[in-house]
Amino acid sequence: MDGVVPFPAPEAARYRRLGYWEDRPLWDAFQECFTSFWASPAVLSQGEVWTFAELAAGTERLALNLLDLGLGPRARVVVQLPNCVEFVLLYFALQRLGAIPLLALPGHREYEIGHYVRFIEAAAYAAPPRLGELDCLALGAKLRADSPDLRLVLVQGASPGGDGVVGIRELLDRAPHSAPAALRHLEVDPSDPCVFQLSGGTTGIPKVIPRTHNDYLYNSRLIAGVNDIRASDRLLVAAPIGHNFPLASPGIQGFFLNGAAAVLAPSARTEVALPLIERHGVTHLEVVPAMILAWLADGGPSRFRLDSVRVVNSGGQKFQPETKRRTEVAFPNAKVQEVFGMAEGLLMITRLDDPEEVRWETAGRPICPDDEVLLVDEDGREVPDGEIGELICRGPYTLRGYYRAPETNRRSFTPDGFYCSGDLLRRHSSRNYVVEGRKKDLINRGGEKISAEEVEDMLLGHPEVANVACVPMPDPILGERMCAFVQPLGPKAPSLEELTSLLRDRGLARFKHPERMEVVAELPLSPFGKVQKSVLARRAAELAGQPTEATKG
Ligand code: OOB
Repeated sequence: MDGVVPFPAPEAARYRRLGYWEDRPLWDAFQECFTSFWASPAVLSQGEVWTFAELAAGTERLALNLLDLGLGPRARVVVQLPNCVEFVLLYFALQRLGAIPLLALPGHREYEIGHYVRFIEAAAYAAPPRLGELDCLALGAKLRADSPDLRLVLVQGASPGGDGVVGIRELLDRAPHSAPAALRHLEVDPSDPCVFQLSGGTTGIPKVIPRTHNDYLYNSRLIAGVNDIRASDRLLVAAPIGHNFPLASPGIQGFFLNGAAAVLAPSARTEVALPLIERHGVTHLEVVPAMILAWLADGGPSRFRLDSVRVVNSGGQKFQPETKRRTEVAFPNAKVQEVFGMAEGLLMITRLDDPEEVRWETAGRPICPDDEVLLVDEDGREVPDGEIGELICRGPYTLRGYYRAPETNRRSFTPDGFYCSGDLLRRHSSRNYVVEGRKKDLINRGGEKISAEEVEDMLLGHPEVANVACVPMPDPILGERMCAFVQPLGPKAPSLEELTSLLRDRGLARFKHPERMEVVAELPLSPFGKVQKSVLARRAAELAGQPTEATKG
């Protein structure tokens, strides 16, 4: 497909021969699993229980109605739904059609959504009526007016009325014109993307990651295999459901493939998520460390029964050994497994039967014997064992290039196809890996990645800003928050509020707004004239927790 870098033919042949790739659309595998587990619960959400049979019927009805509305193989849809059953139905209905959802986060705003709609030439945008202060219906109308390809706005719940706007619940009830046989005639190439994920992004707006039917099914099957999933199990989905971790690693895909159910939490807040664990006897969690830290800080574990939980998968950000230990005290029957994952592909994980030292100290090891993982120095040479190097990787479910991004691809991939992650790791004596830092220019705010460059570029648009550098500042719960060092153009420096209101006006997601600002006469520069972010990051670490100039009074 145009804009997608294919896996080279010899590797593709090998992945097929080894049975990693099943050469069938993702939907085909889920249809099989919906049929096998027919009467069992699949999704529990907001008081509703959907069995696999009901998911199968709902998905078919929705797919036929979307076909009537003109969506089919390779149609692109920007999906910005919160954790709700409509997400699950729409995701699988789009799979059934061979259409390609781009999974945006509920925290994204007009800037990001507008960009993605145009970039992938989306035919539809799916969202709830509102997300916080964002009026998604108004945004949908604006996007339809501005983007020639965008025909349809799909809304969570009932139809609110309006041109080109239709409620997903209404499409579940509406009798379709197309006969079910129409779906069988659609041709879906398993080498095509089944989904567009978003990268953590280090340069500008996050890049689009094409995950193919072949690689994404394999991804979920394989990691589900090391998660001790039984058909009676229940996964709590508290992080945004479209993210690769709760969607596919193993996420709802991995749980469904094993006949197990997903409990959808509308929010990760203690008072929302922990009662769901108690009420539904949740057995598995997939969390970012910030969620666990917030639950512990709120004293949640002493107020709710959490003994049904057997596995706590933590990923997205480094999880400190001491917090892993506290988590196992709070969840008395659970083991913590750390997942080092990325929307680009590679998944590393500690195993439930690993010795405690390995589970505490490391981020695990790859899940596939054909995951090629190297740690390299600045010149691309492998570092001696035990030393820190940049993780580069290649394998049956790791992308070969971002979508429509030839320039980024030249920088982010080696000529022989290794993805350069920008993460700095060390190999542990147990052959597992320890995360030591990163060289990429991003802030990891509670697992949500912020490209410093994307925010700096926007802040440079402020008339009083001569130069700006955004760096991570340590935070006890979120791990990191963003601090902006600003060099003003004249005698008057802008305030943090002025900067964030500029970002809000431009429609940038709120989680990407800097939370502290420091005014400096000059940014520290290297002999080459490059801003020395490491110097600023050290300064931000010293400042963390101290009042800012503005609040010192
Ligand atoms: C997951 O995916 P992304 O794409 O949001 O972020 C990937 C990046 C990695 O390159 C690394 O910098 C960081 O997130 N990361 C971790 C980590 N897991 C991810 N850093 C330290 N320790 C960890 N355990 O975050 C993701 C995707 C699938 C499963 C789990 C996480």
